[in-house]
This record gives sequence, C-alpha cells and structure tokens, in this order.
Amino acid sequence: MTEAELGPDSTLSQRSSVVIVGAGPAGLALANGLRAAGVDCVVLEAESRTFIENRPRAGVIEEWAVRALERRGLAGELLRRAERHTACEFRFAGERHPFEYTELTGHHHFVYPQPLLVTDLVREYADVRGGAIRFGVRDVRLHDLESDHPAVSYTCGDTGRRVSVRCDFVAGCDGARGATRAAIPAGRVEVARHDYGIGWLAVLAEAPPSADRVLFGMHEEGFAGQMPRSPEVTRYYLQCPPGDDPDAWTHERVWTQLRRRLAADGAKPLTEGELIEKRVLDMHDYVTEPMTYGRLFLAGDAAHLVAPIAAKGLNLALHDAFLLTDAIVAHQAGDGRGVEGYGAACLRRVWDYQEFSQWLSEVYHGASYGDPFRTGTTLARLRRLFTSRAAATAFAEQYLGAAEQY
Ligand code: RFL
Repeated sequence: MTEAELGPDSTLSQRSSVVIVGAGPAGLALANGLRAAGVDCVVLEAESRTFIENRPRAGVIEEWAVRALERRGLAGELLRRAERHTACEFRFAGERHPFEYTELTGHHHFVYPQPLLVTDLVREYADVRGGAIRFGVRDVRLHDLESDHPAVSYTCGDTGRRVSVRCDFVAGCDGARGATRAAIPAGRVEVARHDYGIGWLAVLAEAPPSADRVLFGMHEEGFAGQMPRSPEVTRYYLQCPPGDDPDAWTHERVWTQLRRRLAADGAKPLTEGELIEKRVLDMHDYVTEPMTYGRLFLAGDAAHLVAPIAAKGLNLALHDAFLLTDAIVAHQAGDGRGVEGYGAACLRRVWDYQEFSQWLSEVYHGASYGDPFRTGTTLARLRRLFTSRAAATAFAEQYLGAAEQY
C-alpha cells in the first residue's frame, strides 16, 4: 500500500529508525538492544501491558540465551530467580530413567516463566531505558517494504486515530498469527510446513512440581510431560487427538491420565492442584525462507514455529533478536553485511532445532500408535540414551542447544 492509499485522516507525522511489531520475547529483546545502542525504535503491540505480562507460555531457557541476555544487561532478575536444571527424567516401561545432562555437557537449563521474562524486558525497555511502546494498537499495516523508507500504520487503541511511522527497517516480531508475514506478497517467500498429526493438551496446575526436574512419560496411551514452572505452578502435557476439545478433559480425567502415563516404580505420587489453564495445541512446525522481504525482517514465531516438543521456540526467538540487533546496529554504522546475512544466520539454528524436535517427537509418541514395529524402534532409541555415552552426550547437546556451531 502507498502513502496515498492511507486515507485523508491519517497522520503521517512520525518517524523512527526501526518499527518493531509485537512485544513478545523477540520484539522486546530487539527493542532493548537497539535502545542500548542508541538506535531509535518504536514497539507496536496489539494487547495491553497487563495481558502480555501474564500470558503463560514457555519456561525453559537455554544457557547460551541467558548468557546473551546477561551480556546485554537483561538477565538481572532471571539470574536471581530462575531455577537451574541439571537433569530430566524419562519414564517408560514402568521404570524411571534419570538423565543427567549437565554431567555430560557441563551446561544446564534455566527455568523461568515467559511472563516473568516479558515483564523484565518491558520494564527495562520502557521504564528504565525510556523506550517507546504503544499498547492496544489495531489494524497494523505495512507499506513500501521494497523501498529504503518503508512505513507502518496502525490505529491507536486509545484515540482511534490512524498513525503512520516512517522508518528504515520493519521488524516483524508479531508471532505465529501476526500481520507482518501476511503482508509479504504471495510467491516472495516459501513457507515449509510439517504437521505431526497429534495434539497436546497443555495445562497449568496450581500446584508445586511433582518432581524437581522435567519428566517425560512414554506410554501406549500417549505421551505425558511435567515441566516445573515455579514453586506454585506446574505445566503438564498430555498427548491427545489434534483438535480435541479441552472441555472434554475434566479435572479427574486429566489427573487420572497423568498418573497412568507418568507411573513408574519408586516414583512419588503426583502433586495435584486446580487446573488454571487448559488448551489443546495441534503440533506443527513451519519455517519461512527467506526471513526477509525488502526492509521487513521477520523474527521469532513470525518467521518459524517449532512445536513445544523440545521447548525451543522462545530460544529461537531470542537468537533471532540478538542477530537482528547486531545487524541493524552495524547497518546504521555503515556496515550492511549483517543485514544481508541475517536470515541465513538464523536459519542454521532454526533447522537444527526443527530436526531435533522431529526426532524427539518420535521418542515421545512412537509407542502410542499401536504399531509394534514403531514401538520397538522407539524403545531402542530410548535405551540407547542409557547405554551409549556418545549417544547420550549428542542428545544432551541438542536438548540444551549447546553445540559450538550451527
Ligand atoms: P510471541 O511471544 O507470540 O509475541 C508476539 C507478540 O506480537 C503481538 N501481536 C501483534 N502486535 C501488533 N499487531 C499485530 N497484528 C499483532 N499480532 C500479534 C502478540 O500479542 C505478542 O505479544 O512471539 P515471539 O516473540 O516470537 O516469541 C515466541 C515464543 O513466545 C514461543 O516460541 C514460545 O512460547 C514457545 N514455547 C516454548 N519455547 C521455549 O523455548 N521453551 C519452552 O519451554 C516453551 N514452552 C511454548 C511453550 C509455547 C507454548 N504455546 C502456548 C504454544 C509452551 C507452550 C504451551
């Protein structure tokens, strides 16, 4: 759309070097990095501040991502409050199989709920660093993306007035259902998709974790998982048919299935509690290539979605944000190489994580298809992790995202 098409009531009065659409982890990490480097930007977010600071999602953050946040002055609260996890536990064939990944790699996971990370990043950007952020925006549209001076227009949630911001770069950080990827003309990018054909019921229970580590239960009735989030709240997953109705999962049915699928000799009983969130996720992945179109740069879930099988999405969103920050800062200082290589640099880690998620999906779900051959190979994969140190170390490295190079 051109400026003329914006309409007579529009206000074309604003300018910023970068417009960031979306205040999730990707958009906020980018905004903080740009602000710290003196590159002016404005963040446009469809929801309210309260909403994004309370939206429950991820919890597992990889060590390299925390160190990168720390180098950017963004990990103070996280380092004070996050739990360090050094092991997870697989449960299959009625037995517990602890997996000590820190012992194998020297690296660990941080467990820190995504709403806390978002709260920290908003506070640092808006309150401490004085960055511009507009909440409750509507009808975001992108203009002139193929020129050197694109624009983003939106309707202000408070005044109902149309605002347009001219800029050098648009960062599309608006997640899986945002407006930015959809603004790319057909045929200019390719979206590769993978559908697992399964669903996960994701619940949050108001209860302390049943174990101090992540639990993976492989069972003929389907996968079950436990992810500690905080001393008061625990996330559980139950494999279910895609598109299943969350209301069909009563409190009793959820806890009965969790008890069955996570049962193992010597395991403590699950700590039950009220279910405060219940939704069915249809497991699928996608990758958009290239991740750029003209002056639009996609980052995070807007560019690629990885099903929460391996807890990778937030980590990839942060990785993109760090690379995009460095690329834009270098560009504004006269070096455009980072901007040109941005998508390719992100996609190496993206594809690696996608492959790992696919591999892990078979481990989680392979025993549930009623196919004895698939069950046999799944159990072989699992046993290998506990009989071969080389296989275990390779798994741990992928699980932690700790490879030296991608
Ligand atoms: P987000 O977090 O979706 O943020 C996008 C923001 O853009 C806003 N928005 C718009 N704003 C303006 N105009 C529009 N038209 C807009 N449309 C949308 C939205 O309101 C939102 O604020 O994307 P981002 O920043 O790319 O971050 C991605 C992560 O949130 C996501 O990958 C993770 O949550 C995935 N994930 C996990 N990742 C991990 O690394 N570790 C985990 O343990 C983990 N667990 C999970 C997860 C995702 C889950 N769900 C709900 C799919 C567990 C679950 C249950």
